[in-house]
Amino acid sequence: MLGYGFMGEAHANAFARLPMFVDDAPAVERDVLIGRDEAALAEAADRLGFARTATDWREVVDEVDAFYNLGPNDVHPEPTITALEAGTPVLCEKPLAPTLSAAERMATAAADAGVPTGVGFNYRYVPAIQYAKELIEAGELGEIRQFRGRYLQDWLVDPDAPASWRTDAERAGSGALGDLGAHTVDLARFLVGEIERVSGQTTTFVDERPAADGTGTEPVTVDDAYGAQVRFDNGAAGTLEASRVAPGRKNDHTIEVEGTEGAVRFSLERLNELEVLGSENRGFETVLVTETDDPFLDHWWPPGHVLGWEHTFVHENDAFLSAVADGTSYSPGFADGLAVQRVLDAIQASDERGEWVAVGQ
Ligand code: 4PW
Repeated sequence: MLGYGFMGEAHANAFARLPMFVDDAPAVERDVLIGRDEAALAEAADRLGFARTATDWREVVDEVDAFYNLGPNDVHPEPTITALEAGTPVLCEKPLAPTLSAAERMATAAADAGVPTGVGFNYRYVPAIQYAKELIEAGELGEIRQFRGRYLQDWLVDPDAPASWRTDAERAGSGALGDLGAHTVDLARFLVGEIERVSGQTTTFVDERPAADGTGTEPVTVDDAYGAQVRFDNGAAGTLEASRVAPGRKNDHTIEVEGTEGAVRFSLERLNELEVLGSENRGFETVLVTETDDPFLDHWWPPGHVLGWEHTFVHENDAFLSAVADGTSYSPGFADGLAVQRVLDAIQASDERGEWVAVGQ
């Protein structure tokens, strides 16, 4: 596993929970943790339960049954492609890459390797999202007409919040668009289908921020927020939005889907609930998705004993590592990551050109 920050902890927690809660979970040996700072790496390996450490990914990506790339976006392509060329399955965090061309190279390497690949779109594994998907596929909403997805956070509202790789276009590719919008685009594809064209805008409100090491300032070269209108292949219309400068919004990923016969609404801040339009069309009913027959809930607690954000990673890792163990394909894989990246790229192009842009195939 390359990286031991926020996402490293989320995945390591999932590895530890798998044998405790998922009956037929694949056995996971936490072998080698990769990073550059030896002291911090040793501390993290000990805390996260890894047997050994490596400061050079080149030395180990061909020695393991699966490689997790949880580094900054600019560290996604090279180690991932090298691992795939060695025949090692890879799970890479989102967005797949900082640029469309890098994402294309990664997807090509994945197709050539023919091994399971995964992209960290963990919100597909929220039970309420799975339940919404079941309703849509069963035709309960009729023909899907509209999708609305927004993802709001507030950690960059303060102009003195420090710069980081996440505010640097060379390293991240984009800001709120790739960091948050990638998840929303993935759910749009998952629930409604492929996006055909977009009209988008990106905005940067704070142009420079204090450098993280306390020496002066650094320019902000990514967007603080984006918005887009989209048209799906199947004729549905949608709007997408994300911001990292939305005061009071900590992690509000809200999804609404409307069809000819019904509608559903979801917010990550209430992730055990799905709002479903009642059959009498007299308002939404809040459905608690906490019964043992709801998706994934049989692994956990008695009905009503709610799940949290970290459980999505357990479900995601169960599915991905089962595919690795069984040699089957996995979705969302790199083809999905590339499809999302094409939409992100089209939104950036639309902002630059001031016009609707077709999403490349
Ligand atoms: O899901 C979110 C992300 O993709 C997380 O809440 C944090 O914000 C980490 O990266 C983004």
